[in-house]
Amino acid sequence: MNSPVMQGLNLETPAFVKNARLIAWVADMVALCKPDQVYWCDGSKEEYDRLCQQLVDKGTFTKLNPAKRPGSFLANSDPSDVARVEDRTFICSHKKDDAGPTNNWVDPKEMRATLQPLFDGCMRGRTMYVVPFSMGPLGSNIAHVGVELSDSAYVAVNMRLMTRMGKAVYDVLGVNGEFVPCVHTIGAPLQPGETDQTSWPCNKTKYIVHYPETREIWSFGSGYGGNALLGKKCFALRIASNMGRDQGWLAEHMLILGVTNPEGRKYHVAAAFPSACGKTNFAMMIPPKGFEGWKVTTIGDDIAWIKPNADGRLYAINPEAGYFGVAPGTNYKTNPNCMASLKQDVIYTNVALTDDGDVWWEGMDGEPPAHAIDWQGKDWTPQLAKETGAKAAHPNARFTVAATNNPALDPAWDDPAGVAIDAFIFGGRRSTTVPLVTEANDWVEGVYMAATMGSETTAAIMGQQGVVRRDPFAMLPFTGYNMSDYFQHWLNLGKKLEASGAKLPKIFTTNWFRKGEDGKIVWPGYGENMRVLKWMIDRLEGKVRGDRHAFGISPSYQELNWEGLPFTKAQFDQVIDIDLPAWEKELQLHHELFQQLAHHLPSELKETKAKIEQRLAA
Ligand code: SAT
Ligand code: MN
Repeated sequence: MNSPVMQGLNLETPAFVKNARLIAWVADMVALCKPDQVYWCDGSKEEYDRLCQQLVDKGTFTKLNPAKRPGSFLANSDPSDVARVEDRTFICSHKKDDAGPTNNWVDPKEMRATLQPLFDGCMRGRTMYVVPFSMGPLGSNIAHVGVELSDSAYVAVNMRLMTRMGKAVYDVLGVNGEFVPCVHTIGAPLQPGETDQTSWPCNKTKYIVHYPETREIWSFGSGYGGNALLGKKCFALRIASNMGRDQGWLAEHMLILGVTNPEGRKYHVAAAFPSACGKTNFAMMIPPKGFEGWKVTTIGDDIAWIKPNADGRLYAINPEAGYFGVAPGTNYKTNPNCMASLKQDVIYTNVALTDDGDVWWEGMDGEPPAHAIDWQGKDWTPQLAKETGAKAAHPNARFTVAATNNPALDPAWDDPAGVAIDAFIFGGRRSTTVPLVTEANDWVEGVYMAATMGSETTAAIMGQQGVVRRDPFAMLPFTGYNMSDYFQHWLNLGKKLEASGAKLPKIFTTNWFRKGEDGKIVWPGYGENMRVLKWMIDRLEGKVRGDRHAFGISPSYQELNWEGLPFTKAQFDQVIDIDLPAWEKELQLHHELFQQLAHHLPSELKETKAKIEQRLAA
């Protein structure tokens, strides 16, 4: 096809690329970033193997022992590049108001001026990978296409596991199909003759930038996870939340699961928990003893795109095609399906390497290895860990694996139509105050509970851990526009569905993390969360009444199935009870949140708060 020659670089576009805007944009970005080469990914297995081998040759990947983890690799990142950087993440809408008080905002003109010199020549000495991907089943009317330009082969191979990536996307795009342009650089250009001194080049300066009006993503300086795999948080949440607001749908930080009861009736649940709070575990749950005949199947583990259908119901797809999950703490007890998924064809990042060429992380089953190489390439032994607290794996160490590795994958996971949602769950990580499970009285009160949710921070974000912050809908770092407008969008959608005569999904909140006086988490969690999930299904089927309280409805002790779990009424009270003084403080925090979000805050939410305060006082 057309082959403009630029600065001696042959920009031959492969014949299978026909999209005029894409071809022109790549040419522009080549002129800006000045890579040595451009490589158009086709998404084939041959290509994946070749790029992985290149990463091995460069020292970025260590090939794991094929007898232990066939087809798998380990990458260790730079110690400074291990998690999302929220303080370097920007929503650059024309008006500051449209980004709202929860986002970092910079005027788009100013940001473009800042980024221009950073991106100018940023890929010198490197290859620009053109990575076409579909978020959602190819051709689904809920799906959207993106193209990521990246100078990281690590990104290209991760994108093949995480998205539907490759040639077929160009067919969907055709000559004039739309795509979200995503530019990513590690920000480490090489001078002529210079070679990398590290296996994870990156830049101390980082920018994760979104232009919501023009639907663009520009990422500079990091090679890690959500900073670099731009289909994930950047596109599927921050940009897509904007698309959803404009087009009447939802882009949410939610797992999607199917749950089938022994009678064969199947329900679909979408659940929002903040990063590293157990979405993957919940989505792959195996029902415990006492739940014979129940089955949980995974549609997605992190992100849901949800659209109202003509039948008045909300249909959800998982825009992703793989899991980028937290390794530490994952074992055959907490998540057996996940462990089975991780046996082969996995990219591990920042876990430890054992002497027999396998991986290890804190919380894996069995005895720790007598010796390992930790995520920073240093010797690690259990003794050293005891003495210095050294971690073998970084607490935010991750695995990247295709969804098709998951033995609990739902047959409809790739269905372009999506699955109809019966219930939403919102769950924070809270040591105190918030009960194990509560059903909201109605949609508006459910939106209130989701909007005011708090959670203790985890290693998934750079910064202090364990501090409670308000994390509305588990979307604080991901809503790409004004948070109050986002609340309004949820309220509007509920109203619209209700007006059409539809039965709205029920809304629940959960908290698996309440601690006792000994500082230990009281609820056993993981597979035992099935007990709570079943109660929700019983509520959907009208089988249990629950106990009504100031916030909604929670189960009585007798309403949960305790078969196979010794859990006393006294323990149950510890996780379900409502501590009035604690709730007075909590409502003060809701008040502070509402003050922060006062501009555009829906009046329904203020009214709901007043209602709850009255009920609490009664
Ligand atoms: O780094 S990611 O954004 O991909 C993971 C997470 O924080 O949930
Ligand atoms: Mn997430």
